[in-house]
Amino acid sequence: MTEALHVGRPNIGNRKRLMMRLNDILDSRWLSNGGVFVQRLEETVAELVGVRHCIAVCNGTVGLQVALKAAGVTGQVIVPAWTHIATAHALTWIGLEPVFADVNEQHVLGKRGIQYAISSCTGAILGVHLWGRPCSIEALEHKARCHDMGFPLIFDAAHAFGCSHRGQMIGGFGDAEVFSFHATKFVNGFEGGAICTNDDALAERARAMINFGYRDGEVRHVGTNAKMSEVSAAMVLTSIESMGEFVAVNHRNYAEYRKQLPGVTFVEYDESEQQNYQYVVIEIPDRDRVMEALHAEKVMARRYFWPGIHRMAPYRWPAATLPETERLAACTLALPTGTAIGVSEITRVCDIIKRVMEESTMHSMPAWAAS
Ligand code: T4K
Repeated sequence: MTEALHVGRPNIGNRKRLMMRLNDILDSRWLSNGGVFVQRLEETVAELVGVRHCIAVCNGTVGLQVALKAAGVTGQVIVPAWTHIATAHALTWIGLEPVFADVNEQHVLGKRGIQYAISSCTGAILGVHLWGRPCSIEALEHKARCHDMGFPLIFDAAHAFGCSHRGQMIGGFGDAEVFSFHATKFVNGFEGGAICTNDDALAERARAMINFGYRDGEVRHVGTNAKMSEVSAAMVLTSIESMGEFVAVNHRNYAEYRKQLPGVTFVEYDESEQQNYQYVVIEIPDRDRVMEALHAEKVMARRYFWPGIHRMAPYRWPAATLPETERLAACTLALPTGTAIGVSEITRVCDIIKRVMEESTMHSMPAWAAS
């Protein structure tokens, strides 16, 4: 029987080492609340990313909320409409108002998108490094610094762990950046996330906020429970140890897809930077027909992030103002990759895509030419 192929199949690191760590956790009877594995993970991530502070959290969504609160963000926040719904929900859930900006052809927030969205009511920008590719960081920094009194700049770096921009690791830009270590992410902790920052005061507030507002044994802030468990930290640490292998497989898969689908437009990665290649994303005409054909043969490709947040029930927004988001929502398709996918599976996926593309070409030809 043909096995189903999924986008987001988790990478599993060294199972033996993970099991040893789980045993250590059980033996120690210290399961959460800043145990040794969470501490070790925070040190490891801070060093890897090159930041002063890493605060491990229970997931990326809550991590964004804590980072925004710790940065003192209020009012309206500019955010791309082309991202996972978590980015917008993180804002709304804590009483902030998302203002949707269009993305550029690179699927990320750039100067133009900001220019249209910015106003005297802007309280912050929440950029998203979609697919692991950085937004126009310098343009966003410039806007955040130069606008009236300036406002916070936070990055949703859920996709960008292990990626760099101009030689500097993602995680150290803006006021804070937030990673996701969800099961579907390149490095995972079942669930999990991390807030990274070089701002000592923001870090101190965030650290208190994730633990009910406690600081030095006293409640100093309104807080929540956003702590990462020891089990998640053990899994992230184990994943990090296999990062090199995961990147190599992702890169091989990405190159193989490109080789087998030469006429197709891929979301590209800058080879001169560090990349995790965790998403293989194409822009393809007749996307829904391609996806249906793939699903019919158990290849569960995903049309992330259709139809764009501006078209989702809680966030209706005039589509006319976001033409690039509209274009991408109509043609983007994420294909299965990661360590669960090998070259033979990629050939299976590509053969289906090529077949549908050929059929589409035949349909668009005059009858005399097709026969
Ligand atoms: N910002 C951005 C830009 C994000 O993309 C995300 C999350 C966030 C913020 C929030 O971070 P977290 O709070 O999640 O840490 C999945 C993930 O649940 C979500 O984390 C991720 N982005 C998003 C891109 O993908 P769905 O709605 O696609 O989940 P689901 O259940 O349909 O699973 C996705 C695929 O993964 C399926 O093909 C099945 C496969 N899968 C999934 C799990 C959990 C497995 O094979 N095994 C598994 O254990 O959102």
